[in-house]
Amino acid sequence: MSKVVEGKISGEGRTFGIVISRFNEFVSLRLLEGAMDCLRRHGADDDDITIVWVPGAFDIPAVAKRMGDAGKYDAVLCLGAVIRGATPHFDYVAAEVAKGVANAATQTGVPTVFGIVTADNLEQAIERAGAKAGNRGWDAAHAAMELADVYAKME
Ligand code: INI
Repeated sequence: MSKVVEGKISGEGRTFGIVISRFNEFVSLRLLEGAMDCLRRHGADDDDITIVWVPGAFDIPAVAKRMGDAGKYDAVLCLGAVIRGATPHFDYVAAEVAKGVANAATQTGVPTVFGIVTADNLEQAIERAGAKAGNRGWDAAHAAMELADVYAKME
């Protein structure tokens, strides 16, 4: 018989850290609303959620690492929006935040999920922050709960 490990989607009794960037705040705030909605609907308690604001997406990984290292959270959610401009700046910020969040996950051993919209323009970003292409914040919360349960079962 094979042994299968898979996570329940539940926030009950779990603690969550959220790192969110202020840059493109119009989009970030909608990602936060989506994440909070998903966590609450799945039984998470607001008292068990800590939200840390940082200036921009580039600054997220270092704070996500600190939150993971603190040992207080069952999962850490990273939320933000990187939108392409006229220069290559977007590529540097987007690449660093993607790599940095993945590194935080592996270095801390705490599920650290990527809820950062990377888009070519504001319209694309809004579509992914609660309009016609869903809400990446909601998706990140869903993944965070699933991974928190997988990690707990693997202990
Ligand atoms: N930060 C973002 O979150 N999104 C962006 O689109 C962005 N762009 O394009 O510049 C951005 N830049 C700021 C960066 O994340 C840092 O806050 C800054 O470099 C200080 O470390």
